[in-house]
Amino acid sequence: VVGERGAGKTTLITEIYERFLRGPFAGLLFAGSRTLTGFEKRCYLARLVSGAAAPDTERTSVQAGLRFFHLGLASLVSLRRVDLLISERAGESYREARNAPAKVRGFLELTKARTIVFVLDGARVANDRLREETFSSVRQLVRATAESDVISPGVEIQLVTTKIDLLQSETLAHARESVAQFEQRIKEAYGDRFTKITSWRTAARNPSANAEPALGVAPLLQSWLSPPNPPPTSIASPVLHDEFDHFLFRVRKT
Ligand SMILES: Nc1nc2c(ncn2[C@@H]2O[C@H](COP(=O)(O)OP(=O)(O)O)[C@@H](O)[C@H]2O)c(=O)[nH]1
Ligand SMILES: [Mg+2]
Repeated sequence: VVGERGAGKTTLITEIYERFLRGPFAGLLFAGSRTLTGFEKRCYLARLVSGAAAPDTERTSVQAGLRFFHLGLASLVSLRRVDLLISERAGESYREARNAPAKVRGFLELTKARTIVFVLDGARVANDRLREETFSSVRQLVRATAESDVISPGVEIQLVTTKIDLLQSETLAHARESVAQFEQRIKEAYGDRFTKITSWRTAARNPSANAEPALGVAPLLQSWLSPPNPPPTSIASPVLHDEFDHFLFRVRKT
């Protein structure tokens, strides 16, 4: 999940986890997570116990580097389990890559991803003075990704506009229209480079009362579980030669 600071990346990821605390979500069952502590830490400010007046999300620090969130999920229908790894890095970290496609190589999560989510901050898009700058920042990142030879054409590129609760007013029709134009231009410009480019709208955390929680998040999560170029379901173990390797295997089995 790639985007500027404050765009709503952490909120999007942690709201998914919050949904599973309440039961099945998006036709999926929660089957475990190896990053429970990370989720809980990030959710804290959104909860009542934090004592804050409104839900908030902790700042992602640059020092923390690359982090992964893990979700084990099972389909309610088939019970087939899928493990999802969602990466997060402070927004600032990707800045230097915007004008230097060679730097994309250094971002392991981009080179390994099945789906790359570019987040557009709906709050900034709603603001006439910040809108173009917001588009341009995402456009540069998409271009750097497209020009980098380490990104596979099979990866799904997603443009996700967050905080759409802030874009719903009638006076903002022009802002919604420019989002649609932006999405269209990216699809036209990079349709040859990537097999699949999709666009989404979410309001992961709509602070207004009686709003639908995690608006637009369920279909997005489902799309992450069925990327156009899915990973192999089993990976053959390497041929073991020496006694040390065999020893490791025997220890694992017991
Ligand atoms: N109105 C509204 N605010 C949101 C939404 N999602 C996130 N925010 C707020 O946007 C701010 C930045 O979010 P955060 O997830 O920390 O952004 P990140 O820096 O990209 O990880 C926080 O104060 C969130 O409460 C949303 O759907 N609607
Ligand atoms: Mg964050």
